[in-house]
Amino acid sequence: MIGLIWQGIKDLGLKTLWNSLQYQLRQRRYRTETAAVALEDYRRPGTVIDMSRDGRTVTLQTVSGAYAITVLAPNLFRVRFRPDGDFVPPFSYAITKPDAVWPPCDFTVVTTDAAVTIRTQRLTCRVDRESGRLTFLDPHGNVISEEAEGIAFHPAGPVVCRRRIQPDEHFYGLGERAFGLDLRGRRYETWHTDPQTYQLEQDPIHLCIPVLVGLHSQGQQGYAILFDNTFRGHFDLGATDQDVASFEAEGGEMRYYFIYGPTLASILARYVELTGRTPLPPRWMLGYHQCRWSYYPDERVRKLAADFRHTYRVPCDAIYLDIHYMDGYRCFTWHPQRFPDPAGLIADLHTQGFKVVVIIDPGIKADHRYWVCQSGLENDVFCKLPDGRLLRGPVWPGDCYFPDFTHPRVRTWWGELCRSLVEIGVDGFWNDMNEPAVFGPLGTTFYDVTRHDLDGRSGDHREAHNVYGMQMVRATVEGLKRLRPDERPVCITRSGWAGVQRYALGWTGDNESKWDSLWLTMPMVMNLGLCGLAHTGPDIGGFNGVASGELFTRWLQMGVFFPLMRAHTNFHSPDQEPWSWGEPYLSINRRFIELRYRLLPYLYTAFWQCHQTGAPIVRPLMWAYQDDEATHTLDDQFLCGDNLLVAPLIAADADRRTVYLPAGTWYDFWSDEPIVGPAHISVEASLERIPVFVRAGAIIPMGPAMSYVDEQPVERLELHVYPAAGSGQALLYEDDGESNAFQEGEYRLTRFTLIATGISPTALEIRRATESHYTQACDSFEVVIHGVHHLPLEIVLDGETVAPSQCAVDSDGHSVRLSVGPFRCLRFVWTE
Ligand code: MIG
Repeated sequence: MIGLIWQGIKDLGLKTLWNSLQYQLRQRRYRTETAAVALEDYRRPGTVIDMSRDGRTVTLQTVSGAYAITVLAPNLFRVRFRPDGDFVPPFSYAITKPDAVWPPCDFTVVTTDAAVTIRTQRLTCRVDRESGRLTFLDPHGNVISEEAEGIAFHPAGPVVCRRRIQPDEHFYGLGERAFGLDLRGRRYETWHTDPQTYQLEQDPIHLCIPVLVGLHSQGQQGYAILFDNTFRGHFDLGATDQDVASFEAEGGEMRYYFIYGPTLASILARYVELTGRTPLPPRWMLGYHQCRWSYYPDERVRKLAADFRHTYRVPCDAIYLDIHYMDGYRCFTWHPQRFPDPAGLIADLHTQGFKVVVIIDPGIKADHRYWVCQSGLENDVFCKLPDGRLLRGPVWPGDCYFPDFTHPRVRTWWGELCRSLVEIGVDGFWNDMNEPAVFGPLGTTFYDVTRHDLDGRSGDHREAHNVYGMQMVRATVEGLKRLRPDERPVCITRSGWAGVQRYALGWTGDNESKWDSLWLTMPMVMNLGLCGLAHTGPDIGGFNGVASGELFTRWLQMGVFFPLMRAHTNFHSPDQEPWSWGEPYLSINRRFIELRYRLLPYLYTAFWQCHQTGAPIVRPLMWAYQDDEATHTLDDQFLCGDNLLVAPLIAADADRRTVYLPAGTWYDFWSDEPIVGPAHISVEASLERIPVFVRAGAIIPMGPAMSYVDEQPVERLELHVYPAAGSGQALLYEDDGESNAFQEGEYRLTRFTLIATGISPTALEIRRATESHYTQACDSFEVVIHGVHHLPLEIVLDGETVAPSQCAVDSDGHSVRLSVGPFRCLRFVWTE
């Protein structure tokens, strides 16, 4: 305790510590008392007494209110219940697609004495007339999800929906959670919180998303519920009552969207149609990124760049500047001694091929001589208390005012502030502390009574808290789009909400340099992906604490396959750079970062697929093997894109682990050995290896092992072919990697079809078809066929015979390669 206080005084100074104490005392006083809510006092909709249909919406009057059930798509219904029955069009920060924009969707409404049944081709909602409870059924009449006691509401504001848990049901989603993949059996809060360091099973943490995914009936049934209510709430997934899953909020409307799959892919496709798609990031975002709290002064940053480019020759695309670059932690300023010439520094980093990302927090120092504070006061942008005084709370700069990002005018003001950094050359923004966090022990945030505009609807912090961070990154990104319309904006966020994926990518906050924290990254990133936030990654090596060389290397190996690959560490921790532990770690780390770069064509294609369809880049195995129950709780391995299965080492001193391979044939990425699943196998993995398997039938496009930004367009692509019996498909997406020209057709999509007689095939054919046009697309290929040991007897390239001697057997003896131009059909024969 004394140590903590001493650390606090050292880090923050006495004054801020004192302010923080006072703030917390006031926070108690200002906490809104939600009236003692006894379960008996809840009311239920009651019997259905009347039904009417208007366009897409069926309205059901009940004894104590009304339902409005809206059919938006064959597998997407919205359910609202209001005691006052007054259904104004719903306002939602999560949803991007207005009702009127959904294509027409046929449905029937059948009313009997027992029920009102609303039916599309894919989904049925049955409302029991006597109880007023809802059941969702598939077209065959099987229950997908049914209400237990159903919806209830309290006159003081709270709303709840209680649903029956199916016997073999698993639950996923809910945003960033410090738990395993399957969330069943526990209660979770939706109220973003800065835990400073999160431990396993700590809840809530930085980024909650009110999306619950359910899977049951041996994987035959899959659905998702988006609880579209931003108030502080809970999801109780069988903790209080083991057969009941409930979601509740302290206020607001009972409104949820029900999406039927049954596949996870169809759920996500619909979900991103509703809440927005992940934009395609600039390609440098996929490179290796280096961060710490903080690299300063400028000479330290220059040395870091030189270490990457010259001393250690490790590829890297981006360097991050944490809070010490600012002048007294004042946002949009530079420390005059530490960074006297930021534009010059950034220009130099740019010439060396680095991008620069800077941190920006929401708190604006309450300093009336500071231009941002002055401008904020003049423009009336800061959050206020009910008596009209400004909200003041201590963060890094000392006492701060906080912009109300739920006001459109304030968002525009903020977006314009970004100009100062954009003009200096900053490439990306890193928005931290936006839960929002105010200094103090766990959970300190704005007072409940703080007023917010809520886009003209006006309300208090209980309703605005969960969207504050999302509206902050929205302000940042909308500003960047105005300032640099031809570039893809980059914003990294710590907090968010349903729909935040359309503005920002996320990182998984303040983890620890520990093995269980390494493991935890997997279920965390997978569950985030199932909530539509696919572009995420952890602080590689762990944020708090001291990483060993082994821990860092293992984490980095896993990070190769994560959407964001960034090393970061705490102010109090030693450096965590690829060379920080000397050899053998440096060489291994370098090789794995190079592997990341070689995989960029494959990863970039996975990002494009994500942008198109909502399919996350990192996926739980059940994504592709939903009817294999062994995958339903599997959270120490994952799929990366369509064709790679990754099983990281998650313990100290381990050089072997068990890996589950689902049905089909898998090639060991390192040895090309084919293995037939389903099987649990034991895999050797010394520090030089991470177990990776390639799905048979795949083609993995790979490029050179070099940083993207400091090189010319890729001159030659390797196409790694993994034969299987039958035919397989693979994609390759290419564009300039930075502009928005792809939206005007400046891209090339290649579809490969692979047809082979089996593993070690006697004959194999690759067809290549391209769509659209990108002038710099790569037209020179090195085709590498894995798992074959001999030169083919015959090669036919677009109808012409090629001498087999043009091929070479690789030195390892289990792959054969051939260089070709832009072929349409390439055929190999090994025996007659
Ligand atoms: O109070 O900016 O999660 O990544 O290095 C801590 C300093 C504030 C928390 C972030 C972390 C960042 C740190 N920040």
